[in-house]
Amino acid sequence: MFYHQLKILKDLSLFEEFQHIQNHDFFTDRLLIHSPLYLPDIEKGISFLNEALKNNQKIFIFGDRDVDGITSTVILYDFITILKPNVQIVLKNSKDGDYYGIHRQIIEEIFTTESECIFFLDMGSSHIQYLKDLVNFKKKIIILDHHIPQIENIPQDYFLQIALINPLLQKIVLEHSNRISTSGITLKFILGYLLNESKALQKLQSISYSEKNYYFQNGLFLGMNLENQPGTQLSFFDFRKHFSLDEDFFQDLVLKKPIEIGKYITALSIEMRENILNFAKRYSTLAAIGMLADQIPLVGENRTIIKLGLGTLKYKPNLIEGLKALFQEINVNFGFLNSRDISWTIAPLLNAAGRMGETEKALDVLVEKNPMKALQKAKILSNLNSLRKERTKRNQQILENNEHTIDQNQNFIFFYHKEAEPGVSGIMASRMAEKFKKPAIWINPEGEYAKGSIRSWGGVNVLEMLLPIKNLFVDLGGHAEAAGFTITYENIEKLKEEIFKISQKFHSGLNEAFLREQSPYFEYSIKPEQLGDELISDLRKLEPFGNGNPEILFLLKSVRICDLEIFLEKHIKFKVVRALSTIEFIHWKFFEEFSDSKNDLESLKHFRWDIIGTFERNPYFPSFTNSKFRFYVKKMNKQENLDNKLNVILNRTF
Ligand SMILES: [Mn+2]
Repeated sequence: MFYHQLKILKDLSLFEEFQHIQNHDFFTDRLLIHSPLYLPDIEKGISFLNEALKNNQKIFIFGDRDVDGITSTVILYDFITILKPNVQIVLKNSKDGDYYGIHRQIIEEIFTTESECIFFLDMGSSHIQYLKDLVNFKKKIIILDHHIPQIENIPQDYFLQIALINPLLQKIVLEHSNRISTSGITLKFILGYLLNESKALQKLQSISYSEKNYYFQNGLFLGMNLENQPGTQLSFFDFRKHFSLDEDFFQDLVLKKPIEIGKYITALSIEMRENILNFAKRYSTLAAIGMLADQIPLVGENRTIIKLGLGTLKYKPNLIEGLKALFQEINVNFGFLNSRDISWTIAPLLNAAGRMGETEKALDVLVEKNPMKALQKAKILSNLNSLRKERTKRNQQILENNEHTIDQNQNFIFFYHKEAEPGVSGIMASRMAEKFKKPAIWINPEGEYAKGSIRSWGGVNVLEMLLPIKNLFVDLGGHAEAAGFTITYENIEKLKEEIFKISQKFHSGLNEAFLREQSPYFEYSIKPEQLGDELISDLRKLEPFGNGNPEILFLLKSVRICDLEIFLEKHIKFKVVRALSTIEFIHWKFFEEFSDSKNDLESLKHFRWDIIGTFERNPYFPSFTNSKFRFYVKKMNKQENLDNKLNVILNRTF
C-alpha cells in the first residue's frame, strides 16, 4: 500500500499510534464519504426543502453563532440561492448575549416574517419543546445539528413536521463515532438533496461474493441475503475502472467491512455527476473550517472532507468570494495552509463576530458575491477580531490578578469575577483548563444574568456532569468537551458548591481515561539536515492532523542553536546549526521556563539541546517573511554545557 513508498510513513506505520494510516481511505483523494442516507430523517428534510421551493415559500435559516454555525449557515444559504435565485430567505445567526439555541424571540420572528420552512443549524436538538407553536401552525422544520438530543418527552406527532437530522441518533456507529460537525452534516444534506434530484439516492445495488449477496441503497449498507432487493449488480470490475483497486483488497473489504465498500458506491454516484462533485468542492473548504473549529475526530469521512477542503484552497476559482477575501485579509499563502493554520487564523476571525455580539459581520463577508465589497467586509471583521483580542487580554489580566481566589485543590477550576467582560468566556475557560490541567468554568456578568463557559480536560464529559444540576441554570447546552450556560447571579455560589461535589465523583478514572484518549504525543527522531522540502511533502500526505490523527513531533537530539532573538517580550526565535537557514525555530513563552536567560541570551548558545516540536511550511512565506519553514518548539532541554566539556578536555590535555 501507499505508505510503503515513503520512509517516514513506513517507520510510523510500525507504531500503534499510527496504525490508522494503513486504513484504505487514509491516503485517498477520492470522495469516500458514507451515503447521506445514514443521517436519520434526511429524506424527510429533503422533501420539506423541495416542497418549500416548489411552493415559493419563505425559508428561515437560523444558525448558531460559532464557526461551525456560521459556516453551516453560509453553505446552506449559498446552495439554496443557487438552486433558486429569487427565493425569499431570512438569514440569521445567534450572537453573544442571546440565549443558547432556540428561544421565544426567534419563534416570534419566524411568525412575523411569515416563513414556512425553517432550518435550525448547529442547535435545536435539545430544544424541540420550544417548537410547539411552529408545529401547531404546520410549519416545516429541519434541524441539522450534532449536539446531544433531548427528545424523551416530545410527542411523536411533532416529528411529522420536524426532520431532526442529528448523527447521534444514527443506529449504526461509524468510524468517527458519529461525530460530524454541523458544517459536515450540511454538506452531506446538500449532496443528499442533489443525489435525490438525480434519482441516485433511491438506487439499490448489490454485490455478490462467496455465495453471499450484500445489498445497498446509494451505498447505505442494507444487509446480507435480503429477499426482493434486486437492484443493480455491481462487480469488482465496476469499481476497478474508477478506483484502480486491487481485487484481493476489494474482496476483503466487501466480506469484512461492507459499510466501507458502501463508501465507494456513494463516491461513484457523486463523482460520476460533475455538477454534484462541483458542489462538494465548492462547500468543502467551509465545511472543513467548521469541522476543524469543532475538533471532531479527523478520521474516515471527516478526514476526506477536510482533505478535499484544504485541496480546494489551491484552486481559487472553486472558492466562494468571501473566503478568498478573508484569506487575502490575513495575507496567507492559500496553497500551503494546513489544518493548524485554519484553526489559528480563519476560525478565530469568524468566531470574533459572534463573540463581539455582531455575528452578522461574519455572515456579511461570506455571502458577499462582489470581490471588492467582500474585501471591505473582511477588513471590518478583522477589526472586530482586534477588539476581541483586547477584550481577552483585559480578562486575562483580571484572571491573573485574582488567581489566588481559585481553589486549586479542587478537581475543577472555577472562576467568576464581577468585572470580567462578556463574549470570550469560551477562550478564558480553555485557557484555564490548559493552564491548570483540569476542567474549568469561567463566568462573567452579562446584563440581567451571568454567562459562562465550561471546557473539559482529561476526557471528562462536562455536559453529562452538568445535566443532573440543570435546574440551577436559566439555560444550558453543549457537548462532552464544551458547554455554555446562562445563570442567575444568586445561583453562582451554589453552582460552585455543586460542581466541586460532583467533580469528586467524576474524577475517579480521569487520569486513566486521559492517558488512553490523549496520548501526549509522538516523537520522531530526525537529523537537522533532514528538515526540508521532501519531509514537508511527506507530511502533507498525512494532513490533516488533529483528533484521531496526532501531529508528529520531531526530536532533534543534541543540537546547537544560533541567531537568537527575543520577540514580543516573551518568545524567542532562533536557528539550528546544520539545519537550513530558511527554518525559523519559534518557542512561545520561552522565558516562563528559562527565566534566568532573559538577560543573557548568548549563554543559550553554550549548550547542546534536545528540541521537540512540529515542522511545517510557513504560510506567510514569501509575503511577510524570508523563512520558508517553521519549527514550533514544544519543549527544549539542555543536554550538555559545551563550556564544561571544553574545560574537561582542556584539563585532560594539560
Ligand atoms: Mn457545532
